[in-house]
Amino acid sequence: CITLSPGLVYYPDYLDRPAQEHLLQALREITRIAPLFTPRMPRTGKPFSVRMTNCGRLGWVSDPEGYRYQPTHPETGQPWPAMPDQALEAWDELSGYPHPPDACLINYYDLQARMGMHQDKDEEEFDAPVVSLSLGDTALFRYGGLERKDPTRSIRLKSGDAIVFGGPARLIHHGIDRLIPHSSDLLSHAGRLNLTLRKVEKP
Ligand code: MD3
Ligand code: FE
Repeated sequence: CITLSPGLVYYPDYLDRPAQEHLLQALREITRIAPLFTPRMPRTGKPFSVRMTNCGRLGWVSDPEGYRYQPTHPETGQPWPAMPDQALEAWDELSGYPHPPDACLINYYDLQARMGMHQDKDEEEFDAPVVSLSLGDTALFRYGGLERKDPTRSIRLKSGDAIVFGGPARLIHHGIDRLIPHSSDLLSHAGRLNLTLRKVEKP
């Protein structure tokens, strides 16, 4: 693994191809039970270009009421499906945190989708890191510092890569500039899936 800055650790090719295919199959079953939804910005209701779903006890949602974690899907009203074993294993191996994650947010990007620079601050437990797993087309991932004005760097997150944000990196600004078309043949179509594993509540 490669430490990019204090608390920010990158694991290129963390999942081999069979592991990526196995995780993708688990995600197909999850999206059958908990379909991708289009989150909307608080107040304005402007749709995100990224579509989302979740697995685990809690899921992140956004609508005109605000951002929050909740135990049910915003459209079906059903509980989120369980987290795949592979995701839990990645958390155990990479997080260094002694409790299981509460939430796994699954983001789906098509070639047009972007995620603007933001901080992840909707959790109560900032002592736990966030663990990210990428599948499908490569993304240009940008990260900065604790202040919005801090300088930024960008790296390519490709299918099978893992990245962990803990300690002093837990509250840095970050976003996805765009995908690189035709960069992976894992999915049967263009696009990228990203899983973020989180401990939301204080243990
Ligand atoms: C840095 N997702 O879901 S993953 C998000 O690729 C999010 O879908 C992006 O930002 C994606 O909030 C980036 C890498 C990532 C995830 C969580 C972080 C970076 C992070 C939390 C804190 C700091
Ligand atoms: Fe984020």
